[in-house]
Amino acid sequence: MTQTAPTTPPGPGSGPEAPQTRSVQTHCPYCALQCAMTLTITSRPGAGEEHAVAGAEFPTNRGRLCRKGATAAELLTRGDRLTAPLLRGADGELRETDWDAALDHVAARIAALQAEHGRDAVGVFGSGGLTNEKAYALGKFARTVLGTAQIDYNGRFCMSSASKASTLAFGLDRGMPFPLTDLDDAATILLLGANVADTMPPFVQHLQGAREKGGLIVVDPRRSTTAALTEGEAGFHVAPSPGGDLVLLLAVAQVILEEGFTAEDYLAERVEGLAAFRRAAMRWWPEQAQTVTGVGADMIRQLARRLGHAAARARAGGDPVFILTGRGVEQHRDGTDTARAAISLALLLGLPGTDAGGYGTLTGQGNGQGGREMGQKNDQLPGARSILDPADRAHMAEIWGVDEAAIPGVGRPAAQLLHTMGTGDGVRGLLVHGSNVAISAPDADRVVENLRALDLLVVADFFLSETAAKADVVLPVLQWAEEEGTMTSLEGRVLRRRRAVDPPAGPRSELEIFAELARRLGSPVDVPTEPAEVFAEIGRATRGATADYSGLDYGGLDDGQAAYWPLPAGAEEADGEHTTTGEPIAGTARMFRERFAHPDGRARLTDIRAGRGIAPAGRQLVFTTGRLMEHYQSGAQTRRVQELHAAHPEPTLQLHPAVAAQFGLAEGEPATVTSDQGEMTGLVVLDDGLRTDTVFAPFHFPGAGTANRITRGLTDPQSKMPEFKNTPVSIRPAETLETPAAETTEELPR
Ligand SMILES: Nc1nc2c(c(=O)[nH]1)N[C@H]1C(S)=C(S)[C@@H](COP(=O)(O)OP(=O)(O)OC[C@H]3O[C@@H](n4cnc5c(=O)[nH]c(N)nc54)[C@H](O)[C@@H]3O)O[C@H]1N2
Ligand SMILES: Nc1nc2c(c(=O)[nH]1)N[C@H]1C(S)=C(S)[C@@H](COP(=O)(O)OP(=O)(O)OC[C@H]3O[C@@H](n4cnc5c(=O)[nH]c(N)nc54)[C@H](O)[C@@H]3O)O[C@H]1N2
Ligand code: SF4
Ligand SMILES: [Mo]
Repeated sequence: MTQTAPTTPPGPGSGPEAPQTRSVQTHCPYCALQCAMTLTITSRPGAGEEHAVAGAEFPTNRGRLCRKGATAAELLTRGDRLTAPLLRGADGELRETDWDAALDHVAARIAALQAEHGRDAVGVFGSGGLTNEKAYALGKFARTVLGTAQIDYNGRFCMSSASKASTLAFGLDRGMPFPLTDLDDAATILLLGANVADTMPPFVQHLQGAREKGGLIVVDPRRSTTAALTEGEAGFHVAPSPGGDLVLLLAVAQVILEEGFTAEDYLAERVEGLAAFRRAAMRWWPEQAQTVTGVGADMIRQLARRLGHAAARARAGGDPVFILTGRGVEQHRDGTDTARAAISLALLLGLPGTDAGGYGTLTGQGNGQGGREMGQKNDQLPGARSILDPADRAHMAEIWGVDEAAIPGVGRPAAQLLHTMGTGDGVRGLLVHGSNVAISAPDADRVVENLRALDLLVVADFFLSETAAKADVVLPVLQWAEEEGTMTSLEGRVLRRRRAVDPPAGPRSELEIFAELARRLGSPVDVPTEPAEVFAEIGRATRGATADYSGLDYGGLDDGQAAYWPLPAGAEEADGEHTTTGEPIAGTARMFRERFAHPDGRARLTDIRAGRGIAPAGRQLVFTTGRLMEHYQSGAQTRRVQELHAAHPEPTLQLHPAVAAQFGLAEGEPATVTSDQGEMTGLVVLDDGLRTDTVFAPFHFPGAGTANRITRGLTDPQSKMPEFKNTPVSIRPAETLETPAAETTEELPR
């Protein structure tokens, strides 16, 4: 570990009481922007350590951090950190135990369940928050040691529709197939369903160029913080009703086709399927789309012409045009088709794989990109290999030292895994690593009921999350700054996570947990516990695959070179390009320059059929969900940070003042929304930037404020992504905000 540099070395004059300070360069524990930070550790003899973070110079964040990143160090020393394994006793109480007792119990219960009900009786739920090494090891553990097909992860909730759409259209899935800084010079950026000003605040710096040219176009049913960035002359905001995006995009495509804005040469040379997509677009002329989306036909034409003219200038050597999607358009039953329509628009305009611009999806979790290609998807092996492809299976069987026939097939996708567990032929046991499904999965009441019905629930976490609180065994694990590993950011860049502080006594690394369980289960499979060793195995496993990490050097990552996958072994030389902070770029920063990843090198357009949507009946509203700047995901971490909790302590419901008046609701008062699935209560926040048919709730809160008690189990048939952002509800005033006291952070020891 060479990164720990003492900045105030003990020297003459520094007595035994002088504080020691050292700092480590690392990356934020939260989102996919992976902002660079300096973690400074000050130790005072007898007084323990203090930790502070500051933003560091890096292409994605340029020295800035958001409020979550800036307060991340607080979690390293919280009093309610789990430090010993917990085991549920016969009286139903969770009690501290030692590691041997906990692991013996888990192994014995797994063995018994699999002996009685078969290998698939035990499932695994992973996370895009895990390092590449942990995600890889989790997938390997599930497929070899447990021999279960039942593994999926929270990335299914996150970007799976865009991932599927990219794979279908381009032949592979890398969220942004270009460096983020390429956005800086854009003439026009069409941002669909992404609220980066709250979800990745330092990202806004990369929108500045387009704003100065009047070219930021934000599509969101709310005037989100990001939509507000279009005000003045900076661009414009388009506000369809939730779920209207597919029709909107097809109508925009029709105008582009009809008015001759398409990139004819590019389409002829690089794209298949134009005739089929033309059929899709021709079904939706702007006047028709207006009735479904609530966006005026004039606005649709204006949007199409803006894109068409800007793209024509970009193709002639002018500033580029980008189309980007976020969860707002992806978390729908037609999310894959919607992302596909966004990609299709980019292809019509001749953007992907050229200097004229491109399409990207903004991956969300810290390792949302790496997590999806390390083999924790129900249908994938490492390197984004297919679990059904004989050659891919044979390659992994050799790496893992197992018989190819022993590698299981496709398991249930995340929502189905959770909605069937503990019932019928669902899994009887579940191991959870890095997700708080009791809050973040759709139809949360059913998920909680099923968690309770399991014969064995094992949760690895550093805090007693709402999911961990329901476990039979809780395993305390290491946090970001206590462990080594790698993360792959939203732009496909592979980064080092550095061990900066010593963990408290008690928690263990997840790699060790997998190895210990494998040993107890009598598995002959080698389960390495050193991240560098796992990374080397990832190289061998992904060699020749789509997401090829084989040329990446663990020690060299982040030390003066920016590495993007794919980087096949033998191609390590930097290609002469540099990042904005001057690092030479190795691997493939800009993809599809010569060819797309389909065997014939061409991208694919296709026919896409849009439904007419389900207009809310009578006094119903459309319920959509998303994020607040201060809270991260299920809130398990950020609700424990004092400053963040204070900034937004309670669940809220945002709605238009006219809607509040109609339903007798008042600002700051509690209201309850009800869907076919359940109820949620939050405090009313009036916002005239919302459509009058829409109510918005953040999903970060427990108890009665859990937004996912409302969402349904419906999923996209192609990606199996749940529909988090389009549920018909009714609304009424409530008596109180009944958040069960035991589940709020205020009640937790500090
Ligand atoms: N503060 C914070 N930052 C985060 C996270 C967090 O939890 N908190 N999570 C990280 C992760 S994992 C992710 S995936 C990203 C997500 O980042 P985003 O995609 O930016 O997040 P969301 O808030 O879920 O959704 C974005 C916007 O979609 C809008 N929207 C809702 N329904 C629709 C619709 O039908 N159509 C359209 N066009 N828009 C719609 C919402 O109003 C919202 O403003 O953020 C990452 N960063
Ligand atoms: N209604 C609605 N629901 C949504 C969404 C939405 O927009 N609307 N968004 C969806 C999206 S995009 C996402 S990504 C999911 C995210 O939702 P979750 O999967 O619940 O994600 P987190 O809250 O980040 O949960 C991570 C948990 O793992 C722990 N943890 C963090 N790092 C590690 C680690 O390295 N190892 C282990 N063992 N534990 C760790 C944290 O303490 C926390 O308890 O929510 C989805 N749910
Ligand atoms: S934007 Fe994301 S990576 Fe950057 S500081 Fe905030 S949470 Fe961390
Ligand atoms: Mo996500």
